[in-house]
Amino acid sequence: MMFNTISVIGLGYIGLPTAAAFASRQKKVIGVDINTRAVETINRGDIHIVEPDLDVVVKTAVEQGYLRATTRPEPADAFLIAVPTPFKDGHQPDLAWVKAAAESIAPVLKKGDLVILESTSPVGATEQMAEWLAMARSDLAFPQHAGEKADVQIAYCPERVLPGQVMVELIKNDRVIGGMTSLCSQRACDLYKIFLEGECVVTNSRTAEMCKLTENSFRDVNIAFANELSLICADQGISVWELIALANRHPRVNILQPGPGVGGHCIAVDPWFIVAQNPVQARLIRTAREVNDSKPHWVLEQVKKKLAECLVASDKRPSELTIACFGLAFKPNIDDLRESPAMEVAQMIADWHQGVTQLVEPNIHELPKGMPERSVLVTQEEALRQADVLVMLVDHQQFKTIDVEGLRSRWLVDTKGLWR
Ligand code: SAJ
Repeated sequence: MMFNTISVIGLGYIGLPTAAAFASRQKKVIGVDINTRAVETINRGDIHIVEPDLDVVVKTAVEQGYLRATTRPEPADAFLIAVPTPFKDGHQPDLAWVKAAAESIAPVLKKGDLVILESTSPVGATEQMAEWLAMARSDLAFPQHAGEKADVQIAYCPERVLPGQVMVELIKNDRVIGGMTSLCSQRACDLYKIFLEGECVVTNSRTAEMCKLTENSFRDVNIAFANELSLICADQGISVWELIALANRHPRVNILQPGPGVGGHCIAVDPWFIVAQNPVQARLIRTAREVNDSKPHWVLEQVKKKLAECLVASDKRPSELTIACFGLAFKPNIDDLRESPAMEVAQMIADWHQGVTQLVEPNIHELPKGMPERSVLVTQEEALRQADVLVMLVDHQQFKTIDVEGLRSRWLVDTKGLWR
């Protein structure tokens, strides 16, 4: 059966690019979001998130009439759910948004429809969603009861795109397709092939759910290894950057880079879903989270030590010294400050330091609300001229041009290895 109309529930960092990708292939797409401002923005042909090239695709899709946003689900042939799955107290996954999304589409579902869950989810979430749908629509047969004879097909197909490269990776990356039955998988493959250049790799829904969590946990564990090495190397008087570069010359070693911690909405969250479901077995995964979450505090201690050295050498009072933090975003070359370890370090420094804390973030124009009074947003040049202690937190492109020779007489804390 053809997909004439496709509905995407949740128009955030994943949902909107996905909706735009279908619309750019001349499919009629109905985007649904509870955020009325986002809906109005999209219907004007604008976007409410920052992602390279997304603006042009959305504008064209809206102007040509292929993409429309609304706050209430309407009938469609396929529904993709891309809503947030945060964790609640005790790092337990919170499926409230998925439940609300499933219940909102249930009234408009019809025989032959396909429902796909894309949100990062704990194992079993797709089966749980299918149950919520079945409870709301006893007149329709669902795969958990009717198998291949179901009226509605259901699959879990995780998104795997890298923020900053979404419009490319959405099309090029292979896609894991976890249907509740073979027919569900087949239908999901047919849907993604509308825009996908990568391969559709078929499995069941539980394996697909675990696959997404595994990918992000793998990265978290690898970064935790690098972050742990950075602590050991600091103690041993070894450059961790040189060490990792040397070790990575081995054909089977590929260590990632240490930093101020791990941020973003995925890698710092998803491993907890595994820990929540398998607390006894997931010892390494939990420890990796703890190692990465503790890194900002270790960086603060390094800054305190450098300030103490600077005080002894300069004969000034703490309130007369300026600390500059280079970078606030959660990773290089983006403007996203949410869940950012750099932001956490900067905030802790500004809360603790009696003098001025300068913040350099070339990708923003004003500081987020709630920053302590003694913190100011300054340019890279101002900070390089005025600050006594310089703290490198994010390896933005702009910072790579800073002349290291000119910093020889300053007090440096370099979490990214740019000032070696
Ligand atoms: N980081 C390091 N050292 C590194 C690499 C990253 O400290 O060597 C830090 C970054 O600075 C950042 C955090 O890790 O704070 C996460 O950044 P990232 O670039 O590793 O990942 P995200 O969160 O932008 O996107 C990840 C990707 N997952 C993997 O690469 C396995 C992406 O493909 C997923 O689609 C995305 O999570 C998601 O939505 O789950």
